[in-house]
Amino acid sequence: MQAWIFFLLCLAGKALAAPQEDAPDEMYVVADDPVTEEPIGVNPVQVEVGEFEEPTGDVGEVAPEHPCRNYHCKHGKVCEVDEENNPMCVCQSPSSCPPSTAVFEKVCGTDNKTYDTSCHFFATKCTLEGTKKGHKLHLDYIGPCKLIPDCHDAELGEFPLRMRDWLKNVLVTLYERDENNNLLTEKQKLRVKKIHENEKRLEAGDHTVELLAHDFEKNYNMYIFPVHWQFGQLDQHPVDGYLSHTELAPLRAPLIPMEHCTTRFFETCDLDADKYIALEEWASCFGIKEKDIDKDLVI
Ligand SMILES: [Ca+2]
Ligand SMILES: [Ca+2]
Repeated sequence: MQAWIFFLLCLAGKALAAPQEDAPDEMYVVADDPVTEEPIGVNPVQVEVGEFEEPTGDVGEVAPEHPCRNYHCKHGKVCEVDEENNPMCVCQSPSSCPPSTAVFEKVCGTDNKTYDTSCHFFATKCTLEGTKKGHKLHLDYIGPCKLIPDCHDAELGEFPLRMRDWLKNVLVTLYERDENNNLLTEKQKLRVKKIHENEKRLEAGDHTVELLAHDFEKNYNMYIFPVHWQFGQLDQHPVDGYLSHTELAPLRAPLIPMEHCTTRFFETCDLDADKYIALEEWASCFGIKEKDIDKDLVI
C-alpha cells in the first residue's frame, strides 16, 4: 500500500493523462511538462487535471514575430507555418522527442509496445491518425510494458478497499497541508475537517485487507465524501456526471502497473456497459450505499 502511494506520488509531476476537449472520446493526452515539488500526499489526479484545459489548435495572442507563438497543438503535434505564414498543427516526428531520463517516463501502449516517453507515443499515434490502428491505439499505462497478471475474483474485491483508504488519506493530507495553498475549496475543507477530526479515523499505513474491510464497515461515513470527491476530480471534460475512458485515464494509467485489477475493476463498474461510468455506478463500485450517493457531494 505504501509503495502504491509512493509510486503515485513519484508520478505526480510526470506523464499523467488528461483529456482535451476536442480530442476523440477515447484518446489519451499525456502531460509532458513536468511539475516539480508537488507537496507529498497530493493526489496526482487532482494536481494534474485542470492543467491541460487549453483547447487544441487555439490561437492565443499571436506575437508578431512568429505565428506559432502561443499557438497550441495537442500532444503528438507541433506547430508549423504554411505557405501563407499561417500556423498549423502537424504530426511531430517521434525522433524529435527527447529521450527518457527515467524508467517511469516510458509508457505502454494498448499495442503492448513500450514507448520511450509519452511524446514518442503521441507522435506515433499522430502518424496513424485516420487509420483503424491509430483509432485503437491508446496509452494503456505508465511505465514499460510488463506482464499484468489476470485479476481473480477475490483480488478484485480487495482493490476498492485500498483505493477508498487511499482516497481518504489523500484528502486528509491535502487538508493538513492546505493552509494557504488552496489545495481544497472551502466546501471541501469543511467536509474533510470532519474526517480529520474524527478520533476513530484509521491512520494511513500498510493495513491488511481485513482491517480495511473492518474499518469500512465501522467508519463507513468517512468514506462517502472521498469517493464523491475523486469522481469530481475526474469528471472534468465535460463536467456531466459521467466519466469517459479519457477522463478516467489520469487515474488508470499510473495505477495499472501496480494494481493488476485496475482495468477489470473499472470495467465492472460500468454496469450498463455504455462505456461511461456514472456517479451512481462509481459510488456503488466503491461500496457506497444508494441512499448515500449524492451529486451535491461532488464539490
Ligand atoms: Ca464527464
Ligand atoms: Ca455506465
